[in-house]
Amino acid sequence: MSGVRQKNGHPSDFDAVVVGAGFAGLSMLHRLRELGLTVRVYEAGSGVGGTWYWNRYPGARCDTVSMEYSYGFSDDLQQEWEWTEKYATQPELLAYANHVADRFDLRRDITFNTRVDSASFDDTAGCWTVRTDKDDCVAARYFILAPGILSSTNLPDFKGRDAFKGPIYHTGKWPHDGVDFAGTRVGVIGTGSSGVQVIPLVAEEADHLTVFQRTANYVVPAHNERLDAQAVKQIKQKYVAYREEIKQFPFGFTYIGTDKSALEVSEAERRRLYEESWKRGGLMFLGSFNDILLDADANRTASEFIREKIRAVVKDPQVAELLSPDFAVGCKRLCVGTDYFETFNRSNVTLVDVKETPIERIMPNGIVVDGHEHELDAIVFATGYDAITGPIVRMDIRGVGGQSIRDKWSAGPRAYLGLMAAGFPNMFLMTGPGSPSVLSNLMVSIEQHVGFIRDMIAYMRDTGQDVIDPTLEAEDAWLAHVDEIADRTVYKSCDSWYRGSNISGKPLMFTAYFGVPPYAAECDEIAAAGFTGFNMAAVEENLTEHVE
Ligand code: NA7
Repeated sequence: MSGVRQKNGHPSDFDAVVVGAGFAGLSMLHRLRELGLTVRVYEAGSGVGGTWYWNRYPGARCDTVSMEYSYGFSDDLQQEWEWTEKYATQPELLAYANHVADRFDLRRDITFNTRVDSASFDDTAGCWTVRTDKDDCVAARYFILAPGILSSTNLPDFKGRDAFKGPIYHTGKWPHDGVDFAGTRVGVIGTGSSGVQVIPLVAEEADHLTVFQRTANYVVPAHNERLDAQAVKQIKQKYVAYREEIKQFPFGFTYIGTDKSALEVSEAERRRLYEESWKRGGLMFLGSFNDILLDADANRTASEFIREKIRAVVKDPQVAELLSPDFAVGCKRLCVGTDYFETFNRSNVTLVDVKETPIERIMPNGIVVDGHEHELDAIVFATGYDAITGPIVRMDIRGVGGQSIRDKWSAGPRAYLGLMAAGFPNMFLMTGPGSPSVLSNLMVSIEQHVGFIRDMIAYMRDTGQDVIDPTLEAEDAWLAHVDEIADRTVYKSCDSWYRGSNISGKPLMFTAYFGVPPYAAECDEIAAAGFTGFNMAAVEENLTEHVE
């Protein structure tokens, strides 16, 4: 039975349509079902798992620890599932997604191999019409976007690309049967998180690996290990409380650090603390001091520490210099790796700088840089994504009065709380622009968003409302708030996909809210006050007054 009022004589096919069956879509489906809603999920892949369905390249694993990068909504689930490593591999994460789908009988509401192409809001009926590439056309009161923030692959259109004779792979669209690189010459373009993970493993397998690097990156050691059964047991004994604790850390995962400035301690003490963090490894290196992400001078001490580590590991000083980043650490996504810098000491690995001299063209047998052709049998594009907004704007989404989301976001994405865009009623963005999304443990953010949306829908049902839309004033104020917080950090000091600068023509805008706890507190306050900043109406009422 449907949990949402239908407009008389114009019933929706579903209460909600969800785009994407990754971790966000799966949990949204489950939690809306609990409210009694009918839900249809459309998923482009042939299975669940989102990011972990597509990213099957060698070395793919999560950079948030597995005991924390998992759902907390069911204690039975978190008690029964056994992670094997500190950082879960892609196959294990995919197995987990499949387990969740089976355990909660989610597949019957998911249509696979189907991409949503367009959606439009019917102002009169107060519902969405959603169309897919398989010619489905369904109406739903709520339209929920969970297509993944890193799912729209960026495949730079190098001259001659299509004439390359060998295979070209993108890390985000890896063949399901795997790839055998033995006996071949491989080129990897890109040294972000994906490149950092794939490079050491390809180097071990291929005859020769050539890495084409545009921007050197900071990589901290993962120190991955098998999980200790005793430590797991201890967490499981208090898992519910543990989940609450991690939400209090700035990024929504355990963040061991000091509450001191990097500039207030002696040089010896600073080094001691950095060495400790380095031994622990992982993203929490940035928590070594409380101002690494906030103060350029403090940041320089951390950046220089990592550069020293690079120089100590990499034997050829020229290669070490090329591998040494020159921007503020943390400004781009910090990479967590295993044997990354060590890989460049191998005799079968060549590093090519494509910053000073960009890739000129791709030939049938290789890549040309600075007039020299590097001969290759296969190319791996580890070139990233049109992040956060890419998967949304590639759909033709039209809100009140036929306004398209592409037009609305032509100067940069706008959304109140990163959750809803004014003029697009009943459309929810999971981990959208202006929410903590990429600056957080995504599982924590997903569950927070799912909870908020679920509460909002329940509130609407209880109060007889059919349509909800944020006000433009609330949206404007939120954008200014996100920007003002970003201004206090180092995040705007470099080019990064956080700001959209990796995609040519994309408007530059820092699109993440820094701070999981204050964000959640703000959402709680808004919900407790009856969802301030939003207009709600029964379908008979007119919402168009809120549109520009
Ligand atoms: P990233 O972090 O966007 O990395 C992409 C890499 O590809 C990066 O080194 C880019 O250099 C490089 N790139 C992109 N376009 C080009 C061209 N045209 N020429 C040369 N090099 C290029 O994507 P990832 O997949 O590694 O990681 C995405 C996120 O997934 C990651 O942060 C985790 O959260 C999980 P650039 O730095 O732009 O100069």
